[in-house]
Amino acid sequence: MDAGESAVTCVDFWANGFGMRARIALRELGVAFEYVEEDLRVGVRSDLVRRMNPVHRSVPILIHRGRPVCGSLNILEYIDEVWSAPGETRRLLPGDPAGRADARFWADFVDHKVFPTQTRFLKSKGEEKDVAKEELVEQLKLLEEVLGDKGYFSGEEFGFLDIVLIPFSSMFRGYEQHGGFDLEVECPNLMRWVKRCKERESVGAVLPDETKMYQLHKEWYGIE
Ligand SMILES: N[C@@H](CCC(=O)N[C@@H](CS)C(=O)NCC(=O)O)C(=O)O
Repeated sequence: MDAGESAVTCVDFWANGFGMRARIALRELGVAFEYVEEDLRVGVRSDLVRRMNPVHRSVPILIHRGRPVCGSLNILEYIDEVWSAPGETRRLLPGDPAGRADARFWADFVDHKVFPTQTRFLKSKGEEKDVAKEELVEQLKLLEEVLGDKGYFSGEEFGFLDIVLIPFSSMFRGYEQHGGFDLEVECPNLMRWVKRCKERESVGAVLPDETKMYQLHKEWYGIE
């Protein structure tokens, strides 16, 4: 690993939605970085991860000038603070405090509501799965309401909350296959937003193939 003064490294696993956030943000702001793959299918974490994130031993980890930054939302804030040019309007977080508070609120909703519901939906069977499916669709509809008729979550500029949520879209085809529903019907506007985001170089380069994503989750969660 290049640990030079200005070196930037992102340690991650290709299918890790949390880590996709960091990689999209770095590309959005044009930050060159070295990518180090941590294969999460292997049960033991590498020396690098254990050294750089001894508390959680999770990825993504952003290493900048030899120092680790851990936790994907924390990493996004760090990237925004370090690489958004001073006085630039191009920031990941909205420019006003209320906008920033909103973006952080909904990011927390994604991590503490949507993510656990997705896990429950994919892992469970029978009635529990049906309940989780309903909750997941409701949560996506709520996010669709937050998006409204805007191009992106904070307006016409792709930013923080878009980056937080868009990795989940790589499982949307998987949700449909797993739950037997059509997200174009349930959340048409959100699906248009997905398409818009995927047209961006940063997102297109980072989001993995949806079939591979679902296949991996099927193996992970023992889905037949
Ligand atoms: N809140 C953390 C969550 C990161 C996380 O849970 N990463 C998982 C993969 S989804 C991980 O690295 N787990 C370590 C392991 O599986 O050993 C973040 O936002 O970065």
